[in-house]
Amino acid sequence: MRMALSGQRLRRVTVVVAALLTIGSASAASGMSASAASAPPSMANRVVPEPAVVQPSSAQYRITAGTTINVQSGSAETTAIATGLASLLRPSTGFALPVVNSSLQLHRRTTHGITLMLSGSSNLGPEGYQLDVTNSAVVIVAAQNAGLFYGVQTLRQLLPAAADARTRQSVQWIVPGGHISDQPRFPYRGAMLDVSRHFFGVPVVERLIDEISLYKVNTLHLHLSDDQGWRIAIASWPNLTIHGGSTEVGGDAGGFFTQAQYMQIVAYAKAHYVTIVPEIDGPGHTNAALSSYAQLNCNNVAPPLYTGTDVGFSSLCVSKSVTYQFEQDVLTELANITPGPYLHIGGDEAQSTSLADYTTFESKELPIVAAVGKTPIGWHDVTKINPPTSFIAQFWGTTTTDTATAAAAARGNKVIMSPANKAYLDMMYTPATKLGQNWAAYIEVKDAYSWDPGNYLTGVTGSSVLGVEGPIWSETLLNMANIEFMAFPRLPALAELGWSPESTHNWASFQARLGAQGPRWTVEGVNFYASPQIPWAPGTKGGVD
Ligand code: NGO
Repeated sequence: MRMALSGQRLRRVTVVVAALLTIGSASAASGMSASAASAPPSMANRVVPEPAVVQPSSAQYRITAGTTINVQSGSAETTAIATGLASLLRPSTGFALPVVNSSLQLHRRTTHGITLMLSGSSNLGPEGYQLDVTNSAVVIVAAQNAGLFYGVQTLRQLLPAAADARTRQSVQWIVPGGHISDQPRFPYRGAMLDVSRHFFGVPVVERLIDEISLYKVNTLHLHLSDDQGWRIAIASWPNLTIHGGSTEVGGDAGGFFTQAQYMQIVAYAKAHYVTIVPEIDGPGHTNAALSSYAQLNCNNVAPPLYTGTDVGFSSLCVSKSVTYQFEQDVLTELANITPGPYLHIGGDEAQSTSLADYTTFESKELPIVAAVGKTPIGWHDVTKINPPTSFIAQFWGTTTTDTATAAAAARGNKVIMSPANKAYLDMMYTPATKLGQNWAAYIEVKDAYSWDPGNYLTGVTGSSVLGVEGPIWSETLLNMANIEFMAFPRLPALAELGWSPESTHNWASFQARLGAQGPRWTVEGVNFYASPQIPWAPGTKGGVD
């Protein structure tokens, strides 16, 4: 691994030196002394997550009033990606940036303007892309549209941060030249939002999707039910939201998504190449459901709604058949409005359920998920019942050994890595952080970055690891500003662990590239934690705790 790292560094240094030499001669040729020219922007040290291969050149592409965004004729999805880029850049540049659905010859399209092209080549993988920037053109090539979308996210980060402004800026819109070839290390790169402890509506979720997709995060897990609130309307059990969604932690009015609103989120996510993973937790973390329907309780008495933050006190009644009718109805309705492949069934902290009952419950629950045509994900607690290998375990422990999860991986189960002391975005950064909790750890940016999801948990390595997820639990988080403060900049750190090859992992490089995101978040109004560990680029204004 060390050898690969130094090889990679050596190659980059060589490329940079070559680029500098070329710049020197170009400046001399234009009559400008090399020392008078200010350092041109480089493709290196700008992009998070770090692309697999970056080869800067001395070229520069300048977006001007004459720039067009070209797509292959016939692909509506590619046109939508190009239109998204044009809509983003029009307000700040003031340029028309027409999207040209072009049937021009290949060489015409690729030598002028910005071109998005699907190629037949599959060696880029389903999410990979290549980006080439010359003096006359930017060309993004991918096998699939997801790859074109990710190439566009890289292009956005190569542009000045002012590109994301909503008003016209007087800036030279220069894209530094070179070649990038990129594809992800892991297929699952996720964030989770807990909408149960505090409810957040559609605009918050959509803004979060905007923010995470810039870092090539492709999954948003929504924690839709817990003791404090049930947040998705279920037509066959309406009291779940009417009663169970009516409050939240602290006692304020809660809220819930109608199925139409949920489908709106799913569609918005899809347009950003993000898959929604809905979670219905059980048999514990179910007080909101138990409070809504007395028959789900073994004693037929509905408990009051709960607005505190304790865990582990509630359990569905495992011995009643109505419990499984309930699960069947809920998961069927949810599967019908969820095009993604996964349903998350929770399964954590069932401290009020005996092991025998827990085993019974999960053994009946998992086939329901399969019957509605979905792949089950659950917290790693479920591995203690020896689930079938189709089950995906989400590890949230604070140790680097977990016997049951390792045994599941040995049997063939896949694992999503969310170790609470590295990946929990509700943990405080330092003892001085006002928001968040500290039961698992204080997690500064370096802690969030400095671990290898593919080689962290004993016995859970390589192809057992599906990916990484950063959960945003919301016991202490009241609004978008709070969510952003905890997620940024740690979520981009986790996104890099999920996307970039392990050989590129380098704290110093990450510090510089993360520092370059500061002006962008400032322009976008993202309320982020300006960690003292990071050399923030000029133009950065940190957020508030
Ligand atoms: C735990 C618990 C959640 C809390 C979270 C807070 C899991 C999987 N169950 O993580 O209910 O909200 O910690 O950090």
